[in-house]
Amino acid sequence: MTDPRDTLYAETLTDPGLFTFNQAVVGVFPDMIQRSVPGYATVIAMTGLLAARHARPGTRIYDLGCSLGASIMAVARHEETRSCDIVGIDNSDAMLSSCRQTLQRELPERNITLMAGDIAQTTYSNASVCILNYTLQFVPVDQRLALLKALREAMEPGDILILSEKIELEPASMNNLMIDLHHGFKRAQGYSDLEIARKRQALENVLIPETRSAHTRRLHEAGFNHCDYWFQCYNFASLIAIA
Ligand code: GEK
Repeated sequence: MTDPRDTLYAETLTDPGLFTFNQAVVGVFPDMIQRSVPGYATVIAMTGLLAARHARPGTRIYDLGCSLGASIMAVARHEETRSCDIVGIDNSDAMLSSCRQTLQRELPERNITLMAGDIAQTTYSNASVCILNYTLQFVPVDQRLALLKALREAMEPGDILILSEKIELEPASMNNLMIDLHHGFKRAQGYSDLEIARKRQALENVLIPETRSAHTRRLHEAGFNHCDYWFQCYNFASLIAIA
């Protein structure tokens, strides 16, 4: 069965307003994220492998901003994660109820906890793997450090955080080139120039990208010992940070 196609920004009659994770977005989300985030499928699959390598028995694997459960499913597929509690958190009720149905259908034997809430206000404990795939970018910038500190405090030395984000490149000329390349990617995925422009407008001040160095600096400040980029495709990158 093919996923319903994202045409949310093809409609020109209404003002798109600010982007929110509502029911309309949930309905087209798998198609939207595949056609909008270069490297998405690779990052999700590798998230599963990284989690399998670092999962400690009896601990929690947190997926923050779990949306429809793509990372959870990539993690749960690996035998090494079987004795861990997988905890998915999202503040969109529409996302979570669809995620719950998918997990009941796809992984009926796995006991996975889904929590509704703001990841910046959640208490974390006993974590060996924390996943932030394309979610930190939606958290207000002034709350990001406290969130990363809370995660680090829930982890033991050697545990990992996976952080995937849209990033801002330096200098501005390189950033503009990457944005252009990203728009070319979206065009090649079938989005029109109008859809690309309207989506960009809707995400303005909602998705706040930061530079590569801002991310690594903050991860060190939060108490992570080492971090490095393991993947980048245009202006979308993924880091691994070791507690
Ligand atoms: C994937 N990780 O498929 N608290 C909880 N959830 C939040 C918050 C917050 N403060 N802010 C945003 N979200 C997924 C994709 S999507 C990325 C993640 C994207 C949630 C929001 O409801 C949405 O489900 C998710 O974070 C971001 O790999 O759409 O670009």
